[in-house]
Amino acid sequence: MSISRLLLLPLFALLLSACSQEVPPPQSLAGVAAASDLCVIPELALDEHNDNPLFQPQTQTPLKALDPLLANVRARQTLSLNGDWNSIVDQLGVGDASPLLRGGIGENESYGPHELLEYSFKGQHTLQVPGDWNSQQESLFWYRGIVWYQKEFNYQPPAGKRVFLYFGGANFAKDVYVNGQLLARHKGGFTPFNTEVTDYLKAGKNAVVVKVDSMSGADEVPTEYNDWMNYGGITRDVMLVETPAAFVRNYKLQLAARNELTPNSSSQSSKGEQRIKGWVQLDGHKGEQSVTLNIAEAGIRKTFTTDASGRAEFEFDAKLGLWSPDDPKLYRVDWLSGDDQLSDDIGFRHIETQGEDILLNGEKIFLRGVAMHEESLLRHGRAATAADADAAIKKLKDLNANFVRLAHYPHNEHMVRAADRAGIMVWAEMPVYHNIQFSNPCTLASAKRQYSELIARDQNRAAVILWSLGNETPESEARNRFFIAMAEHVRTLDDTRPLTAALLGFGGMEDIGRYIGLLLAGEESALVGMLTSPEAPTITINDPLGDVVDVLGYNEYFGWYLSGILTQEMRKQGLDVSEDQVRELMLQEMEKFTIVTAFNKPLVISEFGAGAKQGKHGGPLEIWSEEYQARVYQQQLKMLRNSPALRGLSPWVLKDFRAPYRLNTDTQDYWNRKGLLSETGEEKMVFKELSDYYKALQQPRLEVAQP
Ligand code: GCB
Repeated sequence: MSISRLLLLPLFALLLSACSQEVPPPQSLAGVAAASDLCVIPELALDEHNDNPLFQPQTQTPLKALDPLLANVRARQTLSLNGDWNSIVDQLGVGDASPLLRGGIGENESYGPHELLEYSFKGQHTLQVPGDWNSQQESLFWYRGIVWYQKEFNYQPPAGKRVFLYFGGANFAKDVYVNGQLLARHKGGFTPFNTEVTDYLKAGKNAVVVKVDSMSGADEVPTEYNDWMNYGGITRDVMLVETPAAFVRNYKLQLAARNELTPNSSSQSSKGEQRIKGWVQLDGHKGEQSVTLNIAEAGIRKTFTTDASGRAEFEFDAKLGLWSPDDPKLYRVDWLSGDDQLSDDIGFRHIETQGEDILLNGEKIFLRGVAMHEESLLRHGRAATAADADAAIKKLKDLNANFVRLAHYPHNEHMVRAADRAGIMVWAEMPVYHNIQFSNPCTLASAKRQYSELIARDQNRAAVILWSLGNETPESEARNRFFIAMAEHVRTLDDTRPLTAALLGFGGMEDIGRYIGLLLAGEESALVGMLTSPEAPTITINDPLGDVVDVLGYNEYFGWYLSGILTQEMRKQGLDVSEDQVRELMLQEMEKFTIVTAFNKPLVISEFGAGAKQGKHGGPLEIWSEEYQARVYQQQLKMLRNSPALRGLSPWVLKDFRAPYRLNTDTQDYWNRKGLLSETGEEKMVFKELSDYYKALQQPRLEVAQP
C-alpha cells in the first residue's frame, strides 16, 4: 500500500459527486434577477402537448393573484376550517383534465342521481386537517402525488367585513377553489398564504376544494430528494379570517440593529433605553390614514400617518425589558386604526455577531441546542398543533437547551410562538437542501418568495435569531451566485438578524484520512514507532459561502459516516483494514482534532451524530447501539473544546424521524435513527449525555465559555 496515496483521499467528494445533478453554466446575477420575475408564468402554463382526447386540460388561471400575507391571523376573528375534509386520491392526475368530470374536480360540480360524473366527494374517504395523509391511512403511507380535498361549511358573511381564506401550510403545490372557482395557486410546503374570498362566499353552504400535489419537482425548493419523509397534505391550520374593510395587514416591530445607533441616539442599554424601529402596512385604506401603536406596559403610545400606499415607517426610543432565554419577556402590543384593532405579544432583543462571538443584548452567548424535524412527539406524522409545539419545547427544556435548529424548512407558527414564550432561540431555515438547480432563475425566485413568506410571518418573533439560507450545498459558481442573491434578498427584508447556512467542508477530510491511515499503517509496519506520531489534523472550514453569511454552520459526522468511507478508501489503496479498526481509532483520536475557520466569524456545529436503535445495547463500538451513539457524543464534545470559534451546537437530531432514504430494514426501517429520542419519544442514553453536558454549560462560570 502506498501511504502517500492516502494523502489524497477524495472522501465526501466522492459521495457528493454521486448525487450531484447536472447544472447549467452560471448566469449573471442581473440575468437571474430579471428572469426570476417571469417565473410565475411557467407555474401557470399547461401541458399543451398532451393530445390524449380524454385529457383536455382546461385553462386553469386563477381568477386573481395571491394576496399579500396577513400577519398574526390567530388574533383576529376566525372560523376554523380544521377537521375532517372529504378526499379523493388522484394518482394519475386526471382530476382537472377529463371531460368525464365535467369541468374538473375543482369546480365541485353537483349532480343528480341519474347523471354520470366520474368523481364524488360523497364517498367514505376523509382526511383530518391539519395533518399529513401518509400518517392517516395505511394505504397512503408511501403515496406521493395528488389528493383533492373538499370542505363544506355554513357561513354568514358578516356585513361590511372582508374575509380571507388562510392556509398555514400545505405540501407542496396547491390549487384552491372556492365555490367552484379557482382563486389561488401556491407552491412551497412550509409557508403560509392567503387569498381574499369576500366576493366568493355565499350566505349558507359554501365549499372549498384544494388540489394538493406533494411532488415538488427538480426545479423547486426543495426537490424530491431529501432525507426526510415527503409528508403530503394540508398539514397546517386552515381558517377564514375576518377583517374590517381597512385593516392592519402586517407590521415589523423590532429593536434597531445596535450598529445602526448613531452616537447621538439615546439608545444604550446602560440607560435601559432601546430604539424601536419598524413599519406598519394597512390594507383597504383610502389615501393617508392614521394608525396608533400602544404598548401600555412600556408607557408607549404613538400615532403614525401612513403614506398613500398605507405604509408608515417609524423609529423611536423606548424603555424596555429585553427578551432573553433567562427572561423571555413579551409585551402586549396593540395596533389601532379606524375600525381595526389587532394585538400581538412581542419580545425585544438585540442579536448580532462581533468577530467570533454571538451577542444577545450585547452579551456573549453560547447556543446549547439540538436540531429537529417537524415531527410530532405525541403521535406519528407532521407536527401541526400548539400541543405538539409544547411537547417539543418541554423536551428542549429537559435537555437544558436554549436553542433549536428548526431543520430543514420553516416549521409551523405554533412552534415559533412557543419558543418565543419559552425563551428558546431559533435557527429558522429554508429548504435549500443539497444540490438544487442553483443556476435556474425560477428556482431562485421560488426560494426568495418562500423566504419572503417566512419573514412576513415570523419577523416579530424575538426567538428567531438566525435566518439560515440552506443546508450542505456543494460548492459551485452557480451556488455561490444563488446564495449571494438570497442573502441580499433576506437582508433587504430583515437587517436585524444574522444569516447562517450549514456548510460542508472537505479540506480537512484528506488530513483526517492521512492521519488515521498513518496510524494504522504504523501499527502494521516493521518500523513501528517511526510512523506512528503524525500530527492530529486541523479541519479548516473555507467554503466561500462563509463570506456571505454571518454565522458559520458546519455539519460533520466524524463519528459516523467517516469511518466507513475511510475504510473503503484505505482498502482501495491496498491497506487491509476493517471498518471496526478504523472506527475505533477514529473515536479514540477524535478528541485531538481541531476545527477552525477561514473567517473571523462564530461557528455553530449545526449537525453531528450517530444512529442508534432505542433499546439496542452493545459495546461502545457496536454501531446502532445506544452505547455507541453516546460514545460518539462524548468524543465529539471533547473534540469541540479545541475549536476556538465554536459558539453553539445543534446535534442531529432531537427525535428519530421518517426517512425513505433509510433502507436498512433491520435497524432503520425507514427511520433516520440519529434521534436523542426514539420514534415514540423515548429517551436514548445519549439524551442524558447531552442534557448533563448542557447543564454543566449553564453554570454561570461556563455560560459564555466554550465547552
Ligand atoms: C446531514 C443532513 C441531514 C441528514 C443527516 C443524516 O448532513 O443535513 O438532513 O438527515 O445528515 O442523518 O445523515
